[in-house]
Amino acid sequence: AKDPVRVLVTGAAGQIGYALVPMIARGVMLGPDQPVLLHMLDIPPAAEALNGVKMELVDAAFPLLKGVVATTDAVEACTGVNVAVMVGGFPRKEGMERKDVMSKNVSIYKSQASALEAHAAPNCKVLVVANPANTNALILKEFAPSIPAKNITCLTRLDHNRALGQISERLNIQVSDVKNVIIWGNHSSTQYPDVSHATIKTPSGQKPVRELVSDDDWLKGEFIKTVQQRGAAIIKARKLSSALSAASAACDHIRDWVLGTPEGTWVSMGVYSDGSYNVPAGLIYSFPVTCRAGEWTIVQGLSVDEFSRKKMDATAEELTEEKALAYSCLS
Ligand code: NAX
Repeated sequence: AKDPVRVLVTGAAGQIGYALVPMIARGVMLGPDQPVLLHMLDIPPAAEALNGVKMELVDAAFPLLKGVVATTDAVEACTGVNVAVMVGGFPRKEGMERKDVMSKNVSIYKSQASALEAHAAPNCKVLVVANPANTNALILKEFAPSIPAKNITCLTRLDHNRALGQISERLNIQVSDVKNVIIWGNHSSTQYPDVSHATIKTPSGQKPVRELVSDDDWLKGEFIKTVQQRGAAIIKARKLSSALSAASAACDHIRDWVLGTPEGTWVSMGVYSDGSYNVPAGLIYSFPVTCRAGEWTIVQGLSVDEFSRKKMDATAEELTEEKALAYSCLS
């Protein structure tokens, strides 16, 4: 039998946490033959709710779940973890300035970076979900200098999956027959969902999305907007933000990173930019990546037309501004 993998979920008493921990305990994230030890962190006001989640995990009698740590102590939570999914953060409340929200999250991610750096297992893989996801991940990277930059990522897989979903709905085809969309940039409304290289499986082989969706206005307009604004649409409908799809996407992100992407398929991940596609180095930016043996690689050599270039640059600019704002909160 395999040794259990320790998985940290911060903000585990929250909405996404509640959807995510049972998925992890069922093997959705790391595979049906991989035992797991769950570490759940939240803050003291949520301690009782967190304990309730722990009780439910016990009650669910998941065969793969070999133990649960539920704590409000970041050091205890981070000790020995192999995978860290950072969902906890300070939400934007009505009337709050962007700088105030940033400042709260910068201080959370700075201190959790230190706890991970000092106590996580070597080669721990980190996924930041909490918003502003890209910039929280960047702060985490800056304050955990001994964790390799390639181990720190943020979630744009939900946006990627939303793009697949929109194409499948539009063409009335199976979502599993659509692949290789790209989310470029920030997990925010400036993200660029790009179908330039996306394909669809047909009886006569892979066909470009651009060929099958003949309405270019839709692809360049409503499609992009729908994916960018989907989070807000879910809040409007549910009166709560997306949780099950976010949890599912977090599992997809880690699973593909650890177990690899299928041959000929790429996915979107927010990763530390090396300057590929003329994206400024030193940002956490969403790129198309393939994964193998636990490592992601940015897909190289894709053509970028003028329309795409502008959108990729605009979202990079926003991230550069966010980075400056985050740094101004540090001083
Ligand atoms: P909730 O408010 O339901 O849960 C957040 C939890 O984090 C709460 O239980 C809170 O007590 C806890 N928390 C706060 N500060 C903490 C700290 N310092 N350490 C540990 N835990 C802490 O929000 P939820 O709907 O679960 O969303 C969580 C985060 O995901 C938000 O920042 C949200 O904006 C972000 N999202 C990111 C997405 C993505 O694709 N990257 C999509 C979904 C979601 O909107």
